[in-house]
Amino acid sequence: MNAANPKSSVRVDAPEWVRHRRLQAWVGEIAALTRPDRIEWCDGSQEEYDRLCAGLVRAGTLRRLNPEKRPNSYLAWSDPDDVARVEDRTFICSERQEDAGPTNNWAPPGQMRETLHGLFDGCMQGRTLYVIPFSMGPLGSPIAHIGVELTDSPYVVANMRIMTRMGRKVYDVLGEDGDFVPCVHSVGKPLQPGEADVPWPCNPTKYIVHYPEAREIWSFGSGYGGNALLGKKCFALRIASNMGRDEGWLAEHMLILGVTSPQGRKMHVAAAFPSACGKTNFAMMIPPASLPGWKVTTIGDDIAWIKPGSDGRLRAINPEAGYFGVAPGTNEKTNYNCMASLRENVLFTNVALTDDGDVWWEGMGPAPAHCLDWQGRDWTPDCGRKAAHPNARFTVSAQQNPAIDPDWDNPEGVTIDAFVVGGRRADTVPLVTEARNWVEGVYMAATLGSQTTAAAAGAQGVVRRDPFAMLPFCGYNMSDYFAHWLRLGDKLQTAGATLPRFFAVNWFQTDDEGRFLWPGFGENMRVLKWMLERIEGDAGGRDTLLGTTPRYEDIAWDGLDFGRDAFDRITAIDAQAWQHELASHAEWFDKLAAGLPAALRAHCERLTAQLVS
Ligand code: TSX
Ligand code: MN
Repeated sequence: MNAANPKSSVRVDAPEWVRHRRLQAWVGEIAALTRPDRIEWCDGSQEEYDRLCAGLVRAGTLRRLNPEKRPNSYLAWSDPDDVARVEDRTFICSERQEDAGPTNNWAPPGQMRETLHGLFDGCMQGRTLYVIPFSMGPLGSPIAHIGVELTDSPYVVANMRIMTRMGRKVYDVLGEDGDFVPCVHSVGKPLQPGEADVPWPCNPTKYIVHYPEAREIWSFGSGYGGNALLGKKCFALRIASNMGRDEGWLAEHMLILGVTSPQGRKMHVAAAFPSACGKTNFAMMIPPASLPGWKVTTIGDDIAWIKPGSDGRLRAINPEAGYFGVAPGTNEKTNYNCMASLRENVLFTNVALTDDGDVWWEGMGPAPAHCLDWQGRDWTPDCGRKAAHPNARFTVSAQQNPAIDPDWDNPEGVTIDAFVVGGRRADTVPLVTEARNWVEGVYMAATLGSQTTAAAAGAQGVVRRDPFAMLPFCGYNMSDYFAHWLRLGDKLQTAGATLPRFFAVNWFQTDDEGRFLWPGFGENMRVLKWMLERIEGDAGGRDTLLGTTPRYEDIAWDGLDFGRDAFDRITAIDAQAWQHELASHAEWFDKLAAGLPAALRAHCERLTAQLVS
């Protein structure tokens, strides 16, 4: 018994289909440190998933939803203090502080390893250590990479099976000595002999730690989302951005969608939007019936890994296999395809439970007369509280999306024709602007900003810079990251390759009464259509300070009552507003300070000079 002798080690006993000695040795090391009661080598089978979910139901972590309303689906309610990513507890522990840069928390790696060693010592006592082999990207794809997460949370295992390609087949790719990113995760709540567990074990002390040079991830104290599903933000963005810088590719916080014209021409768009801009909605958008024959298909809704192909064109994969999306605000009007994806086989976290055993959240539809809120308390529409946590989530396989792209699982990826960046701006930023060149595009992305809404904490209406929507996710110095983008563009251009175009969009301008000026949602298809026609070389536009903007006659208005005056308003550039905006860009660049590429500063100065002349 481990409990009787805390220093005795659990047997590693890998199954015969695990032939990777270094992996086995590492599991042994982590088990010796964390001292779990047992080790389970996950195979990724349906039987394993069902068994884990049944165990989670017995433990009170999951509730099975009414199989008639929501077949094969479960609801988890987390600890009220474990409901979101913890950015102030997230660290990039590079050898040198300047390599983490001014936008990341940093601690010396040696010191952090000591701290974590103390926290992980015996932290899995009374629990099972699960070994989760996973591929980020189609198995065996030249753009994909493998990770192995060790966790004491069966809830994490269930989520990882949906969010990644997980299980035995990964060991076949890994072979006897393939490379993998080691990811260690614990909820940080060891159980003493006889101690009863709680439905959502976690620890008030939390650490989400990345060692970029060693390509290692250690996460302690949280069981929620990006803190615990280490393939997502930790690996696919923070560690992969380091791999991409060193190896000449891009790991981006971007959705990927396909647009097909009625003539069957197809382009692929990778788009970066900060949080609360409707990224998943855009990735699954349904074009209006008044533009017959146009089609939007989803490759990914959150992350893109992009590598130059042999022809020098950029090819992208979605490293994930599922959607871990925000539930509140999702309904049949804002995202029909998402609601269709959620009909069965879903893990819900922190939404409300209706009296008939289904789920509900704010913005889903009419409120039930009564339900249990995300903390299990009685809820009625007049009680003054939210039924679902604002960061409540669904976890669902991408294969359930009716608009999934036929190439979403293609190991070769899809060719990217356009990058789109967009924030939530009530004014100043026009509906759509095409950059005239790569540097201008990188500038648009580097200065991307979004205004805080009621959902976010802090003052309302303040513009927060979120370059490439990567502020919390870039695993190294932000200035070096901009330099990497510029360098890659240079290299491909010099080789004579066709580079993707860059577009900046803003769906969120409001009038003086705060009403949205642009209808958004499916009507954004009109903007995508213009982009595709620009790329094909048969759409016009006018040159502005910021780039190329469509004229009224360059957009298809069939079936939409949107007049010339309104269009002029949302595509206008207000000189005074832009004077402030460019000054704010300069301030932002001052904050990034050392290492900022001169080309970006120069572009800011060029725009400022043009504005006053
Ligand atoms: O997701 C959004 N998109 C992109 C969709 C493809 N949202 C939701 C953002 C919150 C996550 C939007 N909200 C969009 C948008 O384009 N635009 C808006 C603003 C808006 C809100 C409501 C209406 C129009 C615009 N109209 C009515 O409510 C009737
Ligand atoms: Mn995201």
